[in-house]
Amino acid sequence: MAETIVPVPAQWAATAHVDAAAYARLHAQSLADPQAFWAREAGIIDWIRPPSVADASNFNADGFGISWFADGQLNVAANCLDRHLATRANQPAIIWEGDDPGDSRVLSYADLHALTCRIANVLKAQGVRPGDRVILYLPMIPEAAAAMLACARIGAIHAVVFGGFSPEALAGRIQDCGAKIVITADEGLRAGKHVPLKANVDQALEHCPDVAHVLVVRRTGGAVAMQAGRDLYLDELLPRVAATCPPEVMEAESPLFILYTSGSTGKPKGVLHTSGGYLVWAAMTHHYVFDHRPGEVYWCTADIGWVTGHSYGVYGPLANGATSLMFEGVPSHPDHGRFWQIVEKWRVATLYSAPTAIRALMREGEDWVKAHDLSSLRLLGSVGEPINPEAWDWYHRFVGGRRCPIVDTWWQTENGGALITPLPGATALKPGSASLPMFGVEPVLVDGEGRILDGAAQGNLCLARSWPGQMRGIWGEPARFFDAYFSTFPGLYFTGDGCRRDEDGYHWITGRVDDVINVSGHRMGSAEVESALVAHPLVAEAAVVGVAHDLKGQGIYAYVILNAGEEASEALRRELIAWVRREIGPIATPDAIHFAPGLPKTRSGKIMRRILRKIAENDTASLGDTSTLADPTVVEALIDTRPVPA
Ligand code: 6R9
Repeated sequence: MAETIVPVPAQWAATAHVDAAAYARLHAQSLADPQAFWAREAGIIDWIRPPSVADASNFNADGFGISWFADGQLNVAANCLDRHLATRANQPAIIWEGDDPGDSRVLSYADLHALTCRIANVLKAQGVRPGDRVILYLPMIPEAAAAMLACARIGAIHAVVFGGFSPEALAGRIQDCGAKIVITADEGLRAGKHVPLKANVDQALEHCPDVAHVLVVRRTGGAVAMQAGRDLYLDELLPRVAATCPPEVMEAESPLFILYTSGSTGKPKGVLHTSGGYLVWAAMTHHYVFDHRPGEVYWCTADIGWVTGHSYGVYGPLANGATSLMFEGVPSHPDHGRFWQIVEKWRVATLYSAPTAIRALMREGEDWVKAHDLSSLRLLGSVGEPINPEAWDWYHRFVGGRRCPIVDTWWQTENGGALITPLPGATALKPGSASLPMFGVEPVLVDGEGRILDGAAQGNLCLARSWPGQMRGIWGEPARFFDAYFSTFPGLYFTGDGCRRDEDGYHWITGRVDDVINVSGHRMGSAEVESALVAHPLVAEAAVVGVAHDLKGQGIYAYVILNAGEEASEALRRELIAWVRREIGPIATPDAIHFAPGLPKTRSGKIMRRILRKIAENDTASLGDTSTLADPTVVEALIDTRPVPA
């Protein structure tokens, strides 16, 4: 089949920050002379003390460590706010569109600066000091961005927990990072439904005796329990503190935030990002990848609970003086035209979303799109999982009117920002390919034995050198950082993704090669879902795999072995699904529960997930070699007990 190639539109090549020749030159320079390249690019942000060094990282066991711009000093919040006040104090920094289409707020840079300073002063008054951890468990409201920036302003480390996570998941994260303060809202609002955020915090805090204070943003005004001495409404405190707060002078390598993400084994990892390198990476990639022009309305649809919301909803765009649109609701409320109504209403120029959302909207038909004036759009983006060519084509044709390039940005929580991505004025697009590396990025493909593959090839995607936005460690577990990412293929950062590189050097991500499941662009560790299932009193053992899912990309398929004497039933199936939702959150909802008589294990007791994936996908003709199983008859028994798809 002939491959589709969408050339760079002439207008883009002529006007973008970077064209094809500049991309080639800059990428080559970034690898050949990184010190000079980064000395220049680091100037995209304001430094209190400019760094004299750039990369001082080492991926090897001997001398291992990641470090960028080490002797630089800065304040991240001052970069996102104060430095814009002279030129764009009255320009919108955040356009907030509420869940209800009648509800919106516009915060100028001056407004956001004042709100941030006030929250920072409240935090200080509560005893928060540089290096302390602050948990944010908030809906998509401007206070969420301001709370992140307030932490950055005073040198505290924020750990945002997605509002869809359960009290149990929240408690685990609070305990892991040792936070003493939580900022939440009374309730969230999604598709008209109230999300009991404060009540969830109350439940979580039963297991977190060290939390001294809960600051509550009044979002819905719903009645919530307030524990005297511990819980305070933020709106009652803000007027009592000053609207200015001097930014703390921070070292480039001071921690900025922790964000928990699923790994292939064990509990979620607290991915740690620091200040200087992260901000340079977020700002630089936002500038080039989105060809950003200050003042343009730029909309990243990701929730701030995910890394995309951090880097491309808050830090990157605000560092660059953008107008960042923040949407509280969901694409289907009040109807399937909501995204397009928002684009029309605010004259959005750049829309950065995810394949799962695009597929869901595509299913509703293009009439919803056609009903709105989308002529303000000039660029589209995609992130979170590989975008299938059908969804790409629909997005390009109906949303982008065939004139808007699509930047399919590949990256991870660990990476801080886009690593493999087209640049709209430089890169001819191949639908489904994240294309070429960003400046300073050196992807390599290796086979199972770690041999580097040249030319067109398929293998494990690794990165051969550090980049400024790389994570610096796993909170509280220093040894796990090296083990998780640098021990599989010595000298390389291993992404956990598989990838094919074609004859043009374009990268095609094939998905995770580990036990991480990508549900709607969000990572779920099979181990996490398994431990939630085995925590149920009737469950003896569980094994969870990802299966192809039309909308979510991957769905969760759970094999469950009940305790001896327990009977499988429809009621129990429902109960287990509800149980996992309660233990982790709705994103972990199993799509199928397979009551299994046993699991395919090797003689050493290792579960053969390859076989479980095949059976889950009903692809039993090609199970491969089953001779190493301790009990090969289990395979037939599993095929016989497959649940009938709902
Ligand atoms: C930013 C983000 C990371 C995993 C990553 C990969 C998948 C993300 C992708 C993509 C293909 C893209 N992924 N973007 N796969 N094309 N454009 O999503 O971070 O939540 O940590 O997920 O998502 O498998 O390893 P995170």
